Amino acid sequence: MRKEFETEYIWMDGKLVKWDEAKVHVLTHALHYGTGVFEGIRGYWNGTQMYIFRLQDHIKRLINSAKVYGFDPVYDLNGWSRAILETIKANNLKCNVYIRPLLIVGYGFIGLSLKDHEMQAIVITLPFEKYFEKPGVHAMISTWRRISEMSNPPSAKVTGHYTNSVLAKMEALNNGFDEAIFLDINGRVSEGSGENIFIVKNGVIYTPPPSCGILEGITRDTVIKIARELGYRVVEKEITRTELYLADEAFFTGTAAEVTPILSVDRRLIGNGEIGPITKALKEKYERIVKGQEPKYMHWLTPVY
Ligand code: PY5
Repeated sequence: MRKEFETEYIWMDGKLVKWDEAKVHVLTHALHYGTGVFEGIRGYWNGTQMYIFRLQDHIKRLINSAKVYGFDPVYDLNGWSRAILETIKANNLKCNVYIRPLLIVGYGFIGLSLKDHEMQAIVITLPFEKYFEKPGVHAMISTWRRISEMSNPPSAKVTGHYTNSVLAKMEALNNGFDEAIFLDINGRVSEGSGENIFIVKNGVIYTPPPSCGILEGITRDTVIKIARELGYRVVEKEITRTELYLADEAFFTGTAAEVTPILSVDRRLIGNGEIGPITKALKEKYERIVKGQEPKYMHWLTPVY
């Protein structure tokens, strides 16, 4: 039976293939060793047009992630962008979508070496609405630490890095929470399993710097820019667990999560346990921008049709 998220085509290695034919061999290097890089991008449908949010920035990050691991990105910025537009159009998607470009080390002999392995370039597009079912989430500090620059470069969006995220996410869900928050190897607040984190204290917005093991989120960058535009002070600094507990507001940012309020951490309410005013203002602004309702930010949007 077809699942409701299935679309007609997936783009693989330069051509559109039928959903059911989008397959790889079991000796694909990436299946064994987590050697792939990917992106998560959103397209927003406003009733007449679809806008892809910060497409070029996502593709640049994909190519940079590949560079860190020495993978051939196969296509350049334009090539990947064209593939994405082509896939959405082929599927005739007229709804909010999630776009997943995936670049993997493909079929080859069993060892670790990347030599003699072809790269495979894939684009999946899916109808997509909310990542979290609820308007605000309850989080726990994970007992797992966020990967560090000393072992896996956290700012490269690599498939294998997500084993770390899966451990934390499942620990949180199994303990009755919605999401996990990682501390970095030095015990500072890092990020969620698939989101960046911000706190608000006395009207100032804080978020951990790249040195705390974060993926440098495009939504994080967006929120920093719009917060400054709205006149708030935004400071990148190390955040302790105590500072997080005692924050007035806290929220996650991510392509999938968008701007999601954190209502409690380890069963301690953040503020009064409701969405705070600054989080609300940023969330509303973000939602207007991605839908193309803010003329000033149209340069972040790529129209599909
Ligand atoms: N940190 C991690 C570990 C992430 O996986 C993501 C994105 C972010 C931060 C936020 O980055 P950005 O704002 O650029 O999206 N996570 C993926 C996403 O599409 C989903 C992973 C399941 O939001």
